[in-house]
Amino acid sequence: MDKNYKSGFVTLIGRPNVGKSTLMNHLIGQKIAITSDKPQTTRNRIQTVYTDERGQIIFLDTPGIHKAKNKLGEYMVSVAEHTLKEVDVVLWLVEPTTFIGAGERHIAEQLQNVKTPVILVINKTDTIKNQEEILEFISAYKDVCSFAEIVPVSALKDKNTDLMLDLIYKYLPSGPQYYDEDTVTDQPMRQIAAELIREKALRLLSDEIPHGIAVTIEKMTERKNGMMDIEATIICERDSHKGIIIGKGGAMLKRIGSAARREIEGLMDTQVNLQIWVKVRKEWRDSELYMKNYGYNG
Ligand code: GDP
Ligand code: K
Ligand code: MG
Repeated sequence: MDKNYKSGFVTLIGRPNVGKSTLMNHLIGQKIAITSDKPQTTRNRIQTVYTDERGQIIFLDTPGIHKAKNKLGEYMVSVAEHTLKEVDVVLWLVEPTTFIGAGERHIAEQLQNVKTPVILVINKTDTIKNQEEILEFISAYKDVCSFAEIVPVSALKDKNTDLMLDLIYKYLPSGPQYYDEDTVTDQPMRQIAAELIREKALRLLSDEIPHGIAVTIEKMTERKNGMMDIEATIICERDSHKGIIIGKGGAMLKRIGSAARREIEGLMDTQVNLQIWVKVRKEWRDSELYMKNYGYNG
């Protein structure tokens, strides 16, 4: 084995909306994790793989660590906390601010219990007018947690992410190439398709619905000419939500469907025939059985 070749597992943690999915997508140059301006967009643990001449970094995009409010919340928290101990490096993404809220303090507490090196990544530095302010953010965070490294970046503008990669490699052990270099994710295409549909729904629907929806893929088959047939279901909590998701004369569902289809076609590099249904399952977020059904069973 080449002793100079490094590889390992890195988890991205941070409160909802700090830019975890954006950072990961930019690093691998392809859209895998979905992003939106609504919190808790990312529900499942997603592996993305970054490979260069130095080695291979396997990123785990965890749901934000927060206090659980229901069964889905509990599941998300347990995935995140378990991951912290398994990985070689923890990347903690934060907003550029000196205000350290209860959410951040909660994360700092969790990090104190693990021996894994923690790199603090201060994101969204493109939004700061006076770059000297970053020093103040750094010292505010140093007061609540001890870090192996601290690096300011902009995930959106791809600023300083090279330095962040250098710092990650510094803490990775020498190891094998786990995945071949073309691999960017081990997520099944079905799950990516479901997440993309959910993303479009989150973007296009009004604020009252999104947290109550899940998407399942019933069918995904390839025709002889390469075209994919996909059948999906959006599950929501209320009859009134179903009406909104479908829209007047099916207009909203059509918008969600065509936006999702275009993106799935881009990813799969083939034509896609996408059909989406909408079903109501009351209180699915509080039902363990339904959660298992919809794939949130770890
Ligand atoms: P996550 O919940 O942590 O995965 O956050 P997302 O990646 O979904 O990002 C949440 C929002 O923040 C989106 O609207 C992003 O476009 C935005 N965002 C992420 N990174 C940056 C950044 O570096 N600069 C700015 N200005 N916005 C960002
Ligand atoms: K988000
Ligand atoms: Mg995310």
